[in-house]
Amino acid sequence: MLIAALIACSTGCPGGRQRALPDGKTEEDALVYPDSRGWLGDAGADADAPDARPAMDATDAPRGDVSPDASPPRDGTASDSAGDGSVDSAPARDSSVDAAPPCSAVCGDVDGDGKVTATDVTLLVNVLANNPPPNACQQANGDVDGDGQLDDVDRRALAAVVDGRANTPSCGSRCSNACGDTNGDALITPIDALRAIHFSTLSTVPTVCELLAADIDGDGVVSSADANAISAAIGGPTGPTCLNR
Ligand SMILES: [Ca+2]
Ligand SMILES: [Ca+2]
Ligand SMILES: [Ca+2]
Ligand SMILES: [Ca+2]
Repeated sequence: MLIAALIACSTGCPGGRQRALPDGKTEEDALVYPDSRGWLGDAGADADAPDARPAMDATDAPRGDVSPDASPPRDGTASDSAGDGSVDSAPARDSSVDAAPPCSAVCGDVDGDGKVTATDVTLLVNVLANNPPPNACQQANGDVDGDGQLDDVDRRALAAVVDGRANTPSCGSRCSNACGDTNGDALITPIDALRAIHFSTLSTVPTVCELLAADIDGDGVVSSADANAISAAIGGPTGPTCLNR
C-alpha cells in the first residue's frame, strides 16, 4: 500500500497539488503522517490546502546559508568577509590611539624630561652626529637660535644656558641680532661692547640671541676678547664677523 501511495503521489497528490516537504521530512513521511501539523498542517476546512508557510523573520538565516558574517569576529581572529578564502586585511588602526605624545614645552629640553640640563647638551651632540638622528621634538627643542637648523651653534648656545651664561631660550623665533649688535638696535655702538663686557662677567645674563651676537670668536663664551672685537668694529663700514656661524 505504501508503494502504491508513493507511485500515486509521484504524479500528483490528491487534489492535484504537489506538496512541498519540510526539512527532515520525506515524501513517505508525509504519506505516513498525513495530519502532521508542521507548516504543511491544514488548519483550515480544506483538507487538501496546506496552510501558508510561516513568514520568515528578516533575521532568520535561510537554511543552508553559507554566506560569510557581515561583521568581523570580536575575538581578534581573522575573518574572511569575501568568502574567497583570503583573510581580511587588518582594520585601520585608530590614529588617535597611536598618536605620539606632545613635545616638551621647554625650549632646549632635547630629551623631553621637562628640564634643560647637561643631558640635553649630550643628547644634542649625539643627534648632531646622527646617532641617533633627531626626531621632530629634538629638532624643535634643540633649535635654540630658531634658524630652522640643528647645528653646533645650537649646541654652544644650549651649553651656555645649562651653565647659566644665557637665559632659557624661546624656540620658534629666529634670532635677529646681527653679529656684534648685543642690544639689538641694528647698530654697532660702544653700548654693544659694554654689554659684551657685562655678559663676560655675568653682571648681565644675555639671552641666547644676545650671547651669540656677542661671541665674536665663536667659542661659546663671551669674553673681553669678544668685547674688544666689537669695539674695533664701531664706526666701521661693516660690523664684526662672528666665527663659526
Ligand atoms: Ca631635558
Ligand atoms: Ca639652530
Ligand atoms: Ca647695537
Ligand atoms: Ca667668545
